[in-house]
Amino acid sequence: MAGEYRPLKTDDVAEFDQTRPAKNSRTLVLSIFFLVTTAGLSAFYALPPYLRGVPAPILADDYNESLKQCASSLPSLASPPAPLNPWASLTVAETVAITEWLNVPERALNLTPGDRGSLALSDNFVFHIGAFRPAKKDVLAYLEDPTPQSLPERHARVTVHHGAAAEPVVRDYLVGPLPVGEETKMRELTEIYHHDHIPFNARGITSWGELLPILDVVGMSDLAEVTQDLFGGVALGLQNDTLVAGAVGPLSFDGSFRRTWINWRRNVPGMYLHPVGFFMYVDMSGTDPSQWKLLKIVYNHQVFSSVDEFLAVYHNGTLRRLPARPDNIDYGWTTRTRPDVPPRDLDYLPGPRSVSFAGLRFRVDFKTQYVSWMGWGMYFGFDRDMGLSLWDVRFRGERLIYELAPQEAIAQYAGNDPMQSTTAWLDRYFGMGGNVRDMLPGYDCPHEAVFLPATTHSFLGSITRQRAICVFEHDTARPLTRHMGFQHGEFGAVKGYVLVVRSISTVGNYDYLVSVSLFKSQWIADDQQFDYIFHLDGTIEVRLSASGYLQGGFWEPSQEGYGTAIHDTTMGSLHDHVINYKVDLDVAGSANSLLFTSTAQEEVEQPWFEDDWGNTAIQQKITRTYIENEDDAMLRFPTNFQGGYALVNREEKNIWGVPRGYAIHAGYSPVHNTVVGSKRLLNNANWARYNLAVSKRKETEPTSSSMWNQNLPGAPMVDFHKFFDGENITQEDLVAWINVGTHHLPQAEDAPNTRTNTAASSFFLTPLNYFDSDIAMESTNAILLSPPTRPGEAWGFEDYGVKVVNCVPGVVPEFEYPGERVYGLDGKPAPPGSAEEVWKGAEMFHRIKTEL
Ligand SMILES: *[C@@H]1O[C@H](CO)[C@@H](O)[C@H](O)[C@H]1NC(C)=O
Ligand SMILES: *[C@@H]1O[C@H](CO)[C@@H](O)[C@H](O)[C@H]1NC(C)=O
Ligand SMILES: *[C@@H]1O[C@H](CO)[C@@H](O)[C@H](O)[C@H]1NC(C)=O
Ligand SMILES: *[C@@H]1O[C@H](CO)[C@@H](O)[C@H](O)[C@H]1NC(C)=O
Ligand SMILES: [Cu+2]
Repeated sequence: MAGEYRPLKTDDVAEFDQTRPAKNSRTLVLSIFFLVTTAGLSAFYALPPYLRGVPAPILADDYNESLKQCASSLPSLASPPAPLNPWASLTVAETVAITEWLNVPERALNLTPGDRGSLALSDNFVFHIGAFRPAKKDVLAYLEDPTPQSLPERHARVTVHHGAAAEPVVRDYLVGPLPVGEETKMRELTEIYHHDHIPFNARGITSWGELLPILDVVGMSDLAEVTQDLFGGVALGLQNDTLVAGAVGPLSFDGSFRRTWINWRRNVPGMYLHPVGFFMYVDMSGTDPSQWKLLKIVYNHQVFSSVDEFLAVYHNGTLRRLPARPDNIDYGWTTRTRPDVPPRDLDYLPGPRSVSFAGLRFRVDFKTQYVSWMGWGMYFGFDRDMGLSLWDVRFRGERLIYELAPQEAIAQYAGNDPMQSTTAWLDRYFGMGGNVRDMLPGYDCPHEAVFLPATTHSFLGSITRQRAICVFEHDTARPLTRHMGFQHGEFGAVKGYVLVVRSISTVGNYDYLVSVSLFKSQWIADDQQFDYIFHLDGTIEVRLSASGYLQGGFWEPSQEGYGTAIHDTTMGSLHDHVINYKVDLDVAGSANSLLFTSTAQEEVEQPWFEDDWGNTAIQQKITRTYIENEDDAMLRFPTNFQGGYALVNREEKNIWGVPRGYAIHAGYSPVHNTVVGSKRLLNNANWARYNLAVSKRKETEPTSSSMWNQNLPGAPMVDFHKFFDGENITQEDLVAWINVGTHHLPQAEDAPNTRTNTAASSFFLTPLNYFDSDIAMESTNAILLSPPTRPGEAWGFEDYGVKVVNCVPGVVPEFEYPGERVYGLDGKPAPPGSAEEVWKGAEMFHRIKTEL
């Protein structure tokens, strides 16, 4: 039965259909009523006429052959404010040209192509090439007067691993102007960082050459007999290995070393939930894998300094073993396969589907990646580090946000084992953009969503994902405003339509996603769904939801307090997620101030108080203050959400004389990080201590984190606290750094995957006296009712000519999931062999295959 489709038939609903006025079903209902009870029938006719008129369900046999085909489901063309997107990603051709330019002898970079299988850590090679965003003032000048002459110069940020240097180091360069030509130069990019050099030990993960030596270091072949006995598995570096390793970060404190705890898991689907409780601490500092070594082995709270010591204890019978557990074979529970149970009632029917019968109401310019809808307009940007970003967001012709972009996502764990208690992930390191996956039409976004592509470039080549971003209009199925009243003009409703812009990134276990089989790092197999939801009243909701696998721990009773058993030997480990966004608001211009509003209780006396109630009254009162010093602008939402924060332009007032502003309104689960001061997250994610912070905008502070912050908690390349240096933030161009997050106390229902309904967090940007009244009243998808002139008559109504459209929607294409488009460093489509390399590259840290 599962999967079989058959539309609902009249017979299925006949007994239920009491109010249906039409043909055959009515006869059936009536005859049943006469037979069974006349009381029911009279109750039916006692209902007021408007209740009797409840619309009938639409049934398959009501299908009206003469209905016309609906309008096209393709979007209309948008008119962006400027014909070029100043924040566009580099094209494959541009990255190829830059690669060639970098390779010429004059550059003296001595580069080895990154796609060579033989690439060694002691080689110099290009880790990443991406667009470097132009200065805001240059872009604003261009948007003001978009001519080819006013177009800001285009630059690339190029990250080179100088493994061959006497002192190996990573350097970031600025290369431009583009396209590559006579004028093109390169210089080191340092002004956006708080240190001059990026330590080599903090570098991004690159080649297999880097990960495979670890297998030798940890001596798993010598341990094969023992691991088979203790865990029912082995890791020999073969395709059919039954154990697989994952590593945790940070890998360093300040760049002086590169070390990780490796934890072993069963190599089965959902491996993140199959840790075996076996841990190894490994040193992989420097560029010479022959110097790497195993430092420690931990098993069942016993610590060993070498494989030999572990073997000795094992063989002389003094090893304290973990109790044997029953779930060493079954792994069905960690797959997404539907359990073999009967379907729920009517579940054989496909559920409701969102269809814009009259045609899509948003416009898209594919060339510039610009979208407009109901007064909103915005450009899209996309980068390796954090994926989708929104630029020059305007509402009703006025710029509201210059840049809206995720910055970093942390996940800090707790536990009593060396894996969970040492984990503090920063996803920018893995590349939220590089890890964006094609979305599933009909599952991740409605069928009628418009998908937009994104291209990212790594040391192996470029990947284009055709469905990296989706845009769709969505019926929230609730009115934005409504009221029922009996006076003329009181009764009506405005439909709650929203435009949703979405991208999903899978890093490791959460969809944020990554995977190979010596390492499958436990990065939570986190799927992070980034939503930007635009409303008719000028509100934007920024929402993040997570799904995917937990970074599961090995469950034994002493883990109580650090999580919850979710299977015989698996636990969900306690952790916090905090995700930071940059919101460069320009509220009625770029000169803005930070307004703090709070409410508190007061007791007042008034001359007119009467004796009945005493001579004082207790009530609440608003206090409004401007926060003038940046140092006072690292903020938490007030207790009980009594008040909040807003950016306002003190010099621009609405007609009531109130400064126009936009409030930063807490949405779902507005948390900040619980743990402060842990060495593994000492100074590299200081933004996570707050709900939000507001700083003066600077070109030298483009992002609140860097990809190397992951491995530099003690000496981060970007130290957020350094943004706050006592400046006066009155009527300045301000940036709000706003967090969302979840305190994740895992539970049985996190298996197999965390659910996006509760693992979600958001904030709202909402007009605060920005307008003179609610401008959503402009909507013509609205209704206004007028009371009947005579009792018993129907209400009159005005629907502004926007009628429901009855038509047959276009055919939904068959589901298909095409692969990514992969290009080699030469810009040519990569043959399958190397395409797989790129794919593996994407998943590398999380599941390192031990094929040799
Ligand atoms: C079928 O649809 C056509 C066109 O909308 C309409 O004129 C006609 O009345 C409908 N027929 C029935 C039986 O509902
Ligand atoms: C794994 O493969 C090797 C060589 O291909 C073979 O000798 C071994 O028996 C296999 N192991 C298992 C558990 O199938
Ligand atoms: C077992 O081996 C360990 C490691 O060599 C040693 O410290 C311990 O004394 C041995 N115990 C016995 C009972 O032989
Ligand atoms: C900050 O600047 C504003 C406007 O220039 C000024 O009125 C205010 O006094 C300054 N605040 C401080 C603390 O200096
Ligand atoms: Cu989580």
